[in-house]
This record gives sequence, structure tokens and C-alpha cells, in this order.
Amino acid sequence: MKLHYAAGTCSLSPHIVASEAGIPLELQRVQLGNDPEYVALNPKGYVPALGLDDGSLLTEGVAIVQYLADRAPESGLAPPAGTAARYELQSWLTFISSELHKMYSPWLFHPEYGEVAQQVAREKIATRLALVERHLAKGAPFLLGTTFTVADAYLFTIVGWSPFAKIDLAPYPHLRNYMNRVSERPKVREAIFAHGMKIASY
Ligand SMILES: N[C@@H](CCC(=O)N[C@@H](CS)C(=O)NCC(=O)O)C(=O)O
Repeated sequence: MKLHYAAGTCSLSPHIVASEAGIPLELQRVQLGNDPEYVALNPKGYVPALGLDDGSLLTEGVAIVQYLADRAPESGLAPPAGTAARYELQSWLTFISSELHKMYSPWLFHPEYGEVAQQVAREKIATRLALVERHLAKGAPFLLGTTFTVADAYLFTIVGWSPFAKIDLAPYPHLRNYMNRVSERPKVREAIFAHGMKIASY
């Protein structure tokens, strides 16, 4: 399987999942916005995309992480399809995708959209992070309980943008502990380094 990725982006999430699942990946770095060969392969033009062994291409991060997890069910990275826990996982993945990922990016990384748009995004992100904080304050180490899942890989990746987006995580102590806990996982560290990034402290 080949992961098309760009350092510092959401493609870290499937990279972490593959690392945790013990699935070897061929890595293909993409020059975002300037890679005609990649756009010919993936007309969406963005990362991540996963080239499968049958020659097809799977796009969209939440689909890719579940695909990878389902290749290694013993990893516990995704509960079995059809169980209540799997729907809870999908609920988290959708929340992270639409309420966090797409609030951070593009709004906070494009100053040309202006101060008002940035402020609206910051306020939305603050209410969403407060929800995550309340959830983690219940005491479980990960979003679904005691087992690290693909939702944790995705949340870790997106909240990891906070220092670059100038989002102060101080109001969210449980979330900060969670971020540090995830970043200490050896397989997460391996993926971060292989992705061309550095380990941060939150
Ligand atoms: N809906 C996509 C969005 C992926 C996405 O936003 N990728 C960003 C990096 S984090 C990207 O490649 N942006 C470049 C672009 O939009 O052209 C997914 O969840 O996989």
C-alpha cells in the first residue's frame, strides 16, 4: 500500500494508524498545489490518498483510517463493523473531520480570509475543544475508553496543529495530557519521524 502524504498535514493520521497496526507503507511525498502527476492520479489534489494493492486509490482520511484498521482487527484500532462501538467511533471521526479539521484548516492557515473569519473559527474551535475536554475529564485515556483507536490518531493530528494556529491549549488540561500521552506512544513517534515532523510537547 502506498500513502500519498505531505508533512505537517492530516496525512499523519493514517500514517499513525498504519504504524500502530503494523502495516508497512510505501510513502509518496506530494508537493501540494504543484504536483500535476499527483492530480492526474487523484483529481481531488489533496492528501491523504492510499494506493491499494489492487491498483485502486482510496481517498478521504476517515475512510482510509478505517480501511487500515480493518486490515488488522486484532489491533483494536477500530471496533468491529456493526457494533455500537463502531458507530461511536464514526461519530468521533465525523466530529473531528467537520467540527475541528475543517475549522482549523483552511480558516486559520489562510490570513487572506481576514480577521472576522479567523475569529469565528477560533470561537467554534474553542467550544469544540471544550466538549473534548469534558469527555476526557471523565477519566478514560482515549476517546473510546481504554483502547487507542483511529479516532485518537485523527484527533491527535488535528489538535497538534494548535501551536501553529496560535490556539492556546491551556484551558484544556485533560486534552493536553491526552496529547502528551499519545505523543509518547512508540508507534506514534515512529510515524511522526517518518512523516518528516518533530515531537511536540503540549
Ligand atoms: N476531506 C479530506 C480533506 C483533506 C485535507 O484537507 N487535506 C489537506 C491537508 S490536511 C490538503 O491536502 N490540502 C491541500 C488542498 O486542499 O489542495 C480528508 O478528510 O481526507
